[in-house]
Amino acid sequence: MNQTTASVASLTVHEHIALIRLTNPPVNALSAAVRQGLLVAIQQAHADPRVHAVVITGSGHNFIAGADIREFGLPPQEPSLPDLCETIEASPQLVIAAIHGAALGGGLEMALSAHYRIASENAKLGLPEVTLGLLPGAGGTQRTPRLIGAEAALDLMLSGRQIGTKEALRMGLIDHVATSDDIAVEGIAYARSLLGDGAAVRRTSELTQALSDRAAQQAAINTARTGAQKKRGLLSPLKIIDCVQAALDLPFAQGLAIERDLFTQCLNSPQRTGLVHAFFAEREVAKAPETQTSQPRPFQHVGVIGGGTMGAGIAVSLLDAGLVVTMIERDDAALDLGRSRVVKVYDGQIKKGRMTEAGQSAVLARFHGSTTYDALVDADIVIEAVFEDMNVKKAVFAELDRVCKKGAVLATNTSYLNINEIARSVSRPGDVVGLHFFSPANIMKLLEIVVPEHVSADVVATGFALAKRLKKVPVRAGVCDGFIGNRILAVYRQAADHMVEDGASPYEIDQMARDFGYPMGPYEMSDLAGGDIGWATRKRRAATRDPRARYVHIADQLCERGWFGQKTGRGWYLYPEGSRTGQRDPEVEALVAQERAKAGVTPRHFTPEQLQRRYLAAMVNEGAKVVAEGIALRPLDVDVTLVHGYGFPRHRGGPMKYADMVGLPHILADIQTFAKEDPLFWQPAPLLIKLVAEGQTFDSLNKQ
Ligand code: 3H9
Repeated sequence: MNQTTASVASLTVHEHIALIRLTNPPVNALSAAVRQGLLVAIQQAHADPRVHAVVITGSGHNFIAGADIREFGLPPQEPSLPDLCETIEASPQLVIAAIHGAALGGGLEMALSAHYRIASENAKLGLPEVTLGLLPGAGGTQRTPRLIGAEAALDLMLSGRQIGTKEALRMGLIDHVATSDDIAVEGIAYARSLLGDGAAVRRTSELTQALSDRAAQQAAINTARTGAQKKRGLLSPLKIIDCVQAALDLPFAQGLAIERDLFTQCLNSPQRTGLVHAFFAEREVAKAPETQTSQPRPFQHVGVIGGGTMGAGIAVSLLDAGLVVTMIERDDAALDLGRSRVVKVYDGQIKKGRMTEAGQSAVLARFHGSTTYDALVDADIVIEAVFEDMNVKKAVFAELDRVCKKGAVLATNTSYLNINEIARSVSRPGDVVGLHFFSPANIMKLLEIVVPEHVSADVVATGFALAKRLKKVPVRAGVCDGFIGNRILAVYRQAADHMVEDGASPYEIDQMARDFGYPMGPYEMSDLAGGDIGWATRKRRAATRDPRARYVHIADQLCERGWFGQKTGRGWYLYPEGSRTGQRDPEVEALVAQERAKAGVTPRHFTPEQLQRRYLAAMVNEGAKVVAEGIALRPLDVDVTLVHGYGFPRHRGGPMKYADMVGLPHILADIQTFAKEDPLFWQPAPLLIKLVAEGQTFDSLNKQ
């Protein structure tokens, strides 16, 4: 065996077969150094007369996770990935990609430019560029349809989903499945068998079969276009479809040129900036200080107090993660109801064909219910999800203090209440933490991990470990009224209410939010969640509200009429006969007009842009206060919270990233203008003033 080793791309020759192994931990991203190393290795293999076939593989846990996302926006360096893929495909020697772990984005594109592909059973293949605001830009939009047809290619590129080996084989994305875990050995053996069979070089760019039924391909493209147009202004899905159209209509080289042009457009778009920010921010939030200094406590059995919507959702989330769950309710009737809420979720999955009845039974075998706290004596973590009332919570915690074993983590799912006070009420405040789930808890990704003053670091680390197990996005939050998310929501919702009283209709505000990229506006959201929830909070806060602060009574007026939203058939909107889509309600409009008159307001017109600027400025300003007070560790923690818990459009990165992109001086200037009308509400955050004075961005604080 001959060996020449470069640090990122090693080349070894095994009797006529060259093995190139890429090493760029943690995921073998195709950085400039890797591309250069790979090019050199390929050229060496080409120049070596003994070599008849080349196997490319990755070291560590993955083949290649794609282009190096950290290089986007930096000056390009040679060789480019598309050129490298062309070199691989043009090779006169057989090239085989031997895939294990992730082959994503540019990694899969490189594999598609090889002539044959073998994958181990654990492989994950996909073209997730769309999740970063991009399109596969190394020939992927041209080679994938030529290999597997337009419909399957569009599905992969528009969903960004990862597929397993079996599905990849069925689709024709790979040719062979490895039977052992040693992918290099498997790749070499496969290359040898191909050579033995006299297999020819097979260039994906030259394949025609998969696109031969033009009408079917065109139909798939048309369907995809109709779907993508509904996607709230996202750029890259439409560009992906344009590329596939080019793959169908044009020779490969022309298609590649179009792909290059459209890739560059996506790369330079603010959507790409926002989505790449979100990608790194989502990973950064999981590295809270306590996770670096402490080991999580082990957990397998989790107690859930309360079987309401929230408790049941939390139970499902825990069950889905393979944990043992004990739900506590006050009596048998309430427990039956809690259990039926859990069962209903799985019944729904059976109906959709996502679960079998046997599967459901297996999951429910891990679910227990009890009307006595003593059933929690073995629980490793207990999550309380009872009524939002300090005395009720304290009573629950007194019981937990009594029965739970030493070292059990005692968590509260409170959305607003002072967790320091709850912790002080038990004999073991170091074990008390906030785990704030979002409804529906088995679906929503955000988990605020609220850190009270006396909590042990390993309890916080356990919260993060639990989030990981539940596949949630954890954000560390300090204790204050509403923590990160609800505190900011309260402020931008007030800004919206002010605008309604000043002349905007709630329907215009919802429309503005949807146009910005939210799935729904604040009033639709309130109708979905139930207006009574916010009402209870406002009543609780009434005693401590600054008497000088502007207060809009419209929402309270709706609640006093029992108009809580979808569950009561009307709220801000009308929901005739259980409909989930609201209609504007002339009675609400009349009530709004009445309240304006009572407040002595002469209604004025707001353009959608004016509505948006006030809405976002309120959000950003409060976000800056939350960061300055240490409630959020960094601006990126605010971004992740609002994206994953409040529907802020991910392609805008989050409110703080959005503010950076708009320019902080503009945001501050807006706030100062609005402050002329209401200086109490629009007090600019000192942090915002400071950053503007220093010519800095919020992002500068993410990097400290
Ligand atoms: C592309 O390919 C464009 C081309 O079409 C065209 C070019 C012309 N680059 O997620 P993890 C880091 S676009 C740089 O925690 P896991 C990540 O930040 C790319 N860094 O691990 C983290 O760093 P840190 C298309 C990357 O095991 C560490 O690796 N590809 C990249 O849970 C571990 O990541 C994608 O979109 C990257 N490409 O999941 C795939 N990928 O430790 C993106 C990861 O400092 N990646 N990092 O926090 C993933 O989906 C997951 O990382 C993966 C592993 C499934 C691979």
